[in-house]
Amino acid sequence: MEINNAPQKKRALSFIQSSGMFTLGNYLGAVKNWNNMQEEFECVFGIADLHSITVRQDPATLRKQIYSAAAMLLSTGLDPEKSLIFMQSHVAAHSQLAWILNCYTQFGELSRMTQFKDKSQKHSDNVNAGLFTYPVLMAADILLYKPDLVPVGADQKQHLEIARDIAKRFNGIYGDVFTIPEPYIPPIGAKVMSLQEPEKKMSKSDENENAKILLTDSPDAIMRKFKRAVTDSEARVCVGENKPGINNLIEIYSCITGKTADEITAEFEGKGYGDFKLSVGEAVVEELRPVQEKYNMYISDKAQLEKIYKEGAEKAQYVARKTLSKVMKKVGYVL
Ligand code: ATP
Ligand code: LTN
Repeated sequence: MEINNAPQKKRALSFIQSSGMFTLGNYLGAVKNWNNMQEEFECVFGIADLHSITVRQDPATLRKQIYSAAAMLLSTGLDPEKSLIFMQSHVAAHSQLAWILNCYTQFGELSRMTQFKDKSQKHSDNVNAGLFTYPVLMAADILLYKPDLVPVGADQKQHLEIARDIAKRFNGIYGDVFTIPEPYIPPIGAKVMSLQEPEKKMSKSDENENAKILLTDSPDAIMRKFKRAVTDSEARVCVGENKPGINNLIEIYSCITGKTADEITAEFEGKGYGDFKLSVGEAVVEELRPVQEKYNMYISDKAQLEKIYKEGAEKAQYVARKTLSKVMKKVGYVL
């Protein structure tokens, strides 16, 4: 595949779930880096809408979230001229390859996945087979496009590892079909924690609205949430062992301004947490302002959005079908 006729570049691939409006964590930890990667790599970015129904979704809400995920990816800078951008459910090969790979994945190895254990506890009334085989679909997402690199956060490392294991197992039986992808840690990035329980990561599915900054939050809402952010009683802006709330705010501020933790401590010497929270809030508001302007434009022009994701799907189908056909031939299907 030559997505943009640049076969000399390494290929990178990542997906994001459409399980809710993106948070500041998704932005600083993932999507902002994807934007920066577009020059250096040939990139494939997907909206993992098939994965989203492993937990129950309301159809109207899900539809809205998928649109909004597409609009947000474009607003944060992903460029359909440079990268392949599409929705997973538009490319049937993902489900088809996932079925085949299911038959090359062991029950035991899926049972060890910590996300499965966590989510089946959290949704104990709906421990469905999709939740169990989720990593196999993710392996299909990856292996269809033969990426060299997959940027994922720490929580997805185990899933990437199983994708590599499945690929190696398949290649071991049938020869070199799949590229074995490497994890990619972007040079700049942040792990953003919950503003209310800073030991936990900020998560878009968190039910506590004050715990997360949504990329569509108004400036007032952003400032209010930062003012309410949980901190400690020490009142000195510096990184410390028992200061998860302040560490988190320093990380956010550092990621946006490019300042180091020491520079931030110097900047706020003699000032209280209140001043620091205001500055972090203002930096986030300014960072998100252009993103929100573009988002409002895309989300109110569904025709343009549809044109972009349909073109993306066509290109993705072409690439994915080629890999799927090769797999099917190897397994012994009649094409
Ligand atoms: P959910 O609440 O549905 O589990 P999530 O907000 O945890 O979603 P994902 O869709 O699982 O996010 O992740 C998308 C990308 O964003 C991944 O690359 C993940 O590592 C990254 N990411 C998610 N949350 C954070 C965070 N708090 N800090 C940094 N990166 C994050
Ligand atoms: N499981 C991932 C989303 C995801 C993904 C992928 C990431 C689905 N398919 C392929 C990288 C490559 C998550 O929840 N963040």
